[in-house]
Amino acid sequence: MATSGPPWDSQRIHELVKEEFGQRPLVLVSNREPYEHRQTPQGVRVDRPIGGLTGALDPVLQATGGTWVAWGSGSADRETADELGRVAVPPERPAYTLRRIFLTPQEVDGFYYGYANRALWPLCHLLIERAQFSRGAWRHYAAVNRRFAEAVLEEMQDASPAVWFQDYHLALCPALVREARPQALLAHFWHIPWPPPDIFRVCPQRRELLEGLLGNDLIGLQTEDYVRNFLACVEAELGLDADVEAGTVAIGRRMVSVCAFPISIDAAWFARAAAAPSTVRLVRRLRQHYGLEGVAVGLGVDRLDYTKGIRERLQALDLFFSKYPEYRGRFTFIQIAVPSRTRIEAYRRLRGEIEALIEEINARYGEAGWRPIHYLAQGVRQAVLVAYYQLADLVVVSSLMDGMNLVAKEYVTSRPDGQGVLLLSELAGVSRELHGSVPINPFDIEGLADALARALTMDSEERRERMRAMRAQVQARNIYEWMARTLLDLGKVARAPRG
Ligand code: GDG
Repeated sequence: MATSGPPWDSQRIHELVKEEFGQRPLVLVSNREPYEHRQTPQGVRVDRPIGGLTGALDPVLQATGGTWVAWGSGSADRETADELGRVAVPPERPAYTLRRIFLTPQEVDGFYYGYANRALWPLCHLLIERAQFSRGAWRHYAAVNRRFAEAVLEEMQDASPAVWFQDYHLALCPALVREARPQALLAHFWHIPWPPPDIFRVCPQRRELLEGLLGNDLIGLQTEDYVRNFLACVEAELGLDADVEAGTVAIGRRMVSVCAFPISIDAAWFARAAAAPSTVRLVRRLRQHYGLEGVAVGLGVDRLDYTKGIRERLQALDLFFSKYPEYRGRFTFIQIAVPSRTRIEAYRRLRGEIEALIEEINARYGEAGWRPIHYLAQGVRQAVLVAYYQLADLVVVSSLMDGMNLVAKEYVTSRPDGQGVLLLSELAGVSRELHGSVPINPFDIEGLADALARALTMDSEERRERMRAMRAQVQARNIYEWMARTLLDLGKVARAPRG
């Protein structure tokens, strides 16, 4: 089976899994769970956490069935699962099993906030001055990885499933599973950038992390650049020979493949939502609500994270309204910023700075009946997000560094009318794919301000042409195609003679 042909969808994935893996079930492993049960005054509620990873993978597992192993983070997660932490999801139409792992507050502090998000997250985004490596946090990270590995081994039972780990929270898991089950079929997708060796060297636990990941048969990264970085780190730190051309590392008789699999979105869902009459009505209501008749609209949608360049974007807006005063009263920017990792001081500080900056800009330029920036400090439902995308004449993705960035792909897919301009940071992985965007560098504030002006004056034919190219790219290389690439490669491993 090849990745060409009509656009990939859940049905084709279903067939691929049957063809490639036969009776072999799929086990997905991630820190974040796709469904969280929460205690509320009205009773138990099910939430789907907002964020790139779970939203992208839930439709995939719904298509294939199997098991998803994840941290049970919700306040009602225990009581809604069986004694082993298992619950069938989605609740309204069960398609697969969610196996929850329950962590103590100390474990969450050390593993999640401490090591994953205070050390690995900034390290991989090249922000080493923000990285904090504490041995205590590392010990929790290692212990929780062991807990995950034990749960995976339990879920594997006597079958030989294909196990697919997600992201930087679980770097040690693959080697632990490999140790117990040498013949296991293991893949890992790393959603964030991989740093070059000079940066990676800062990390005291760098060898353990690499050895953990090399327990996999297949390691997926977002771009070719990150693949090269990863292989260079393996050579520099472990002295192993990497074949950069082939993207392989030999460990004794075992071969590990390292490939670029740029992640994507459920493009058909966004296209359908964009065309729904309810979305058209919602766009009209939003325009009225914000008083946007005759006003051009810019939009930013982010998890409130220091890597997303929200502050730089606001500084550029400030400069834009001063350098191009003709847009005062004629252009409004809406920033949706979903609070994230709020137990980390840097995130709380960032929120304060962003809110202060928005207030300043609004006070400096605002006029009766017009506010330069509207700010939503909370998430909206995905169907509502599509309406915001449609409302937007331009979207700014100004990440200082970003593994991929799904907002860019969601925006172009939500504009079937071919209108809208995407201003896209050259430092986001997605910029390697979306060539119709207007490239920006978030470190060049004036350049970003000028790009805003350029986007607002771009003629509609050029806008349409750029959007057409980007939409075609995302439709063809959608989330199912991303999954197909990984599974096809893993299928090859499964068929190859094993050392
Ligand atoms: C990592 C990598 C990589 C945001 N606000 C709302 C909302 N969102 C959704 C967007 C989008 C997702 O959150 C954010 O996507 P990113 O790609 O920016 O993801 P990160 O959370 O940084 O995650 C990133 C990603 O993994 C996948 O591999 O692209 O580079 O850092 O889907 O739509 N969704 C809803 N309401 C909101 O207000 N419903």
